[in-house]
Amino acid sequence: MDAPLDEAPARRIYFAGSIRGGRGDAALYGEIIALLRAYGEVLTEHVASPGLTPAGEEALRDREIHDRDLAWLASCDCVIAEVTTASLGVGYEIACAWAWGKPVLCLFRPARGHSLSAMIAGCPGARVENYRDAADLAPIFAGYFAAS
Ligand code: 6K6
Repeated sequence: MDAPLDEAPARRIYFAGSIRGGRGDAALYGEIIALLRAYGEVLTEHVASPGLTPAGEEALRDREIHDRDLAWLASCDCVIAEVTTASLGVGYEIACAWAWGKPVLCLFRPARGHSLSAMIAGCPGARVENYRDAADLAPIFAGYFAAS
């Protein structure tokens, strides 16, 4: 049966988080994805998988990962990126998303001696929200998605 006409399709959310850049925040990525599910379909839930290690076995070749992830990115409505653990892949995804006109929300945990790259902090297409831990994120997401 067709969906009722007044039912909007679920928002497609691309979550970006470090993989080969380091997996120290993988558990936090899982908490973020759990919160994001209230706002739409998260296309990249695997980014939080504990089985996804920087050196781990991966069934797909790098080119296949790149092309699959960029296809998801091209199809998404918004990007939510956790940028505390520096990652070339996450930076690349943010740059592509901005070039394609996708809204980007970056989540960053400031720490002494650890500043966010100027290329992300200064990117006109990326909104950056500083936070301390997952408990801070519910109001950040509520405000962000209410305005989008
Ligand atoms: C797994 C084990 C070894 O290598 C892998 C790579 N597997 C990936 N699977 C899915 N997405 C990936 C993978 N590698 C990078 N990405 C994408 O880039 C994700 O969407 C992440 O947001 C981002 C992480 O980039 P790096 O540079 O930290 O790996």
